[in-house]
Amino acid sequence: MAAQYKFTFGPWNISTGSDPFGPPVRAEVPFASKIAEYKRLGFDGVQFHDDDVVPADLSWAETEKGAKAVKKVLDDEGLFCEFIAPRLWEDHRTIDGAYTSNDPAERKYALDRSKKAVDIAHIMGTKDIVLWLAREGTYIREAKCPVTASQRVLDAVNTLLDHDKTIRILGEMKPNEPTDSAYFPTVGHFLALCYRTMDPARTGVLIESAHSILAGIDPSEDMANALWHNKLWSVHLNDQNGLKYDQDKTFGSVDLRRAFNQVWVLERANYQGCIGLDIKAMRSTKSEHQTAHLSNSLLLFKRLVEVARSVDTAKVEAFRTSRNYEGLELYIINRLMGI
Ligand code: XUL
Ligand code: MN
Repeated sequence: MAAQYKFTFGPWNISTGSDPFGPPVRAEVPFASKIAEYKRLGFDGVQFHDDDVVPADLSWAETEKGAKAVKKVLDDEGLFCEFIAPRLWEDHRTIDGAYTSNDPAERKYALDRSKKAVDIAHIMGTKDIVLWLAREGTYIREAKCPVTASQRVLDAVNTLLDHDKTIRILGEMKPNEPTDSAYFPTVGHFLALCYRTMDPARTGVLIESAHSILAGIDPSEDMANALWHNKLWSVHLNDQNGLKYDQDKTFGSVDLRRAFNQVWVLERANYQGCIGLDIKAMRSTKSEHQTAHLSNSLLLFKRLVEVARSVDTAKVEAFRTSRNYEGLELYIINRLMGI
């Protein structure tokens, strides 16, 4: 079952539980122990920020040595690296944005660091670079010129595409948090940017369920549209309880029907990318249960695949032909309830 899917998550998904209002509640798990968990939990690959591989701002010689060592750890575990994402939101030089900072020296730092992330990706054996544009936005409209900012994001993507002609750039869009107002807030905004880059064939998207929900869009709608563009290259499946902070809850834990819609769309469009998760354990989680949100999400995804595959397509066609969508709705919900 579901043999064609490859499952991934990032090491930050095993976390200490600290939040803006309180300190860690679980001990930090050493990197090597996290990596050792992947296969046991049923995962095939690892998503990385650049500084999950090696600390940022080391010399290139030290970076290369460190990245090669991490690649060997992955090889020894039989894991692959899905992507590298430059973490452009923690450094003091990215306080006012990275590619869209008003300060040219800070924009240069962001570009140099991103190019280095591409070089790290090369060592890690992946061609995919994920850009979550965390601080490319503002808290007040007048702080930056939003039109100039759009151009700066395009220029940054082109710089990376030019830096290495083999990589792909995947935009991971989110409308808010940490900024109040993000540039390129939705998947659709980034898809439009893809076609203005120097190489549209190497630009696409990673869609996170919670980010689409925060933008008021059903994630399956975003996914279906990106699939039509042939630009859905990865996903961050999770769930979200309304328009709050980005919750990154267990996939399917809030709205099972909404989760099923995503699986249905991916299944029926023969999606070829990885099934990535981006999920946080509840802060109240004890250390002995600190990977349950990952294994539970995987289990729920696989069960929903089973449900999607159990749907009788002839019945669906008959409901469509007779325009009996109430009947189709009950049929799908009954499948979800095992009836
Ligand atoms: C933030 C988010 C990030 C990216 C990786 O909301 O989803 O974790 O997935 O940089
Ligand atoms: Mn994410």
